[in-house]
Amino acid sequence: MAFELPPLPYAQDALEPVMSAKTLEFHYGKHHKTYVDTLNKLTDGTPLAAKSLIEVIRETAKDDSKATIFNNAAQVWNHTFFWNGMKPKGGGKPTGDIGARIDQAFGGYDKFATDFQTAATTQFGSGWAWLVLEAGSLKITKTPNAVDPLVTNQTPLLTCDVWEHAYYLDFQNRRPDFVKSFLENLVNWDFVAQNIAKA
Ligand code: MN3
Repeated sequence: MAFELPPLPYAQDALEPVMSAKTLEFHYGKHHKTYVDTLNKLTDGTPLAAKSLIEVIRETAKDDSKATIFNNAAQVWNHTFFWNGMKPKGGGKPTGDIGARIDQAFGGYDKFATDFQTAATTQFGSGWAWLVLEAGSLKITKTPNAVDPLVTNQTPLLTCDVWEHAYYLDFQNRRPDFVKSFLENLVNWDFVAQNIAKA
């Protein structure tokens, strides 16, 4: 099939206790896989099947008749990006160039963390919180459902999935605690630095 489920960049239990193996079993093995399978079904035999995932996202984003394809394609991309933005024993205040960029953009890591948590917890219903690069500046943003910054001329650097399926098994209704633990224990700042370098 045209679109594939990329392997997780770590073992399914590697992010415990913040993100349990059970959560990844369902979130990666069921939710993410279903987005891939559905995207393949929807694009099979159409010109979209020959395009890259990002091309599919950008081509379908503003076409209401292709909303289902957009939603599944964007969710495939968003989840792969989310997995890569985490690592075991990650998180906390970054050092080096990325640490300096965070200080410069937000006036310190603590303000960055507060702003990111606010974006993540005020996204009503399902969606995503993001750190992005826009016109050379770091910004925090949030998007509903499957929408991602690829369609708004921003370069995504990091994301946190705030759909309930991302945290309900481990944190139940406590989304603020999930986001706080994501920032303190899981963020892969090397991935953020790589995304800035590629931008
Ligand atoms: Mn999800």
